[in-house]
Amino acid sequence: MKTKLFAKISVLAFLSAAGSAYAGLTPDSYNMLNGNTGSYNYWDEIYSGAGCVTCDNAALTGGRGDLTDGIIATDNWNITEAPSGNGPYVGWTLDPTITFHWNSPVNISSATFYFDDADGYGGVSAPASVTVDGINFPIADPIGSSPFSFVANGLSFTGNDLVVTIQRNNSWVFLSEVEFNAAPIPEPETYAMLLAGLGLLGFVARRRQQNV
Ligand SMILES: [Ca+2]
Ligand SMILES: [Ca+2]
Ligand SMILES: [Ca+2]
Repeated sequence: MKTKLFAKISVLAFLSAAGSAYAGLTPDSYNMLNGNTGSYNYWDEIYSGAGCVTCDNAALTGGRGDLTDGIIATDNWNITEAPSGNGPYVGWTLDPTITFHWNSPVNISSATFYFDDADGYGGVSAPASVTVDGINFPIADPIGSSPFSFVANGLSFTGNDLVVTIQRNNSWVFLSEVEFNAAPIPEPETYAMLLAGLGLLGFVARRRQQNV
């Protein structure tokens, strides 16, 4: 009976240690210049931090908005932005630099960007490239004009602030969401729990051998 109890405890300790190693993919905040006005307003109008959310190219700091709200645009800019004038995209007539911030350090292996394509309609095209943590990723213009996702793979970023710059291919670039594959650096107590779990497994194994 005791052996079974120890086995259960050790498995629970092991699972809880492993479970805490992956969490928190969404940044705690991002800093950037607000989008621009064209036919409609391509601002980050729901941004929660400091800065003017209804001003072209205003410095936005310490908050989150359109880029991390989980809403991914499924139509071209002219369709999805038209009804309200304030839609899911942020659109720029400059090459935006966005600094994503996490309160605790993270390990990031990939980032996914959701862009509009539009094949040049209204001066909106897929961007030429995106630079993530100093690595430049060229982006091929997808066949057709539908919004698309681009995955920047092979990142080995560790830290709190990840810098992204998007290089335009046309007058405008439109972005509706950015996602990260990220794992926080395990904290000391995570290692302690892992070691405790392994120790209990070893203890149980020895007890079983003795019982046999
Ligand atoms: Ca979004
Ligand atoms: Ca918007
Ligand atoms: Ca295209």
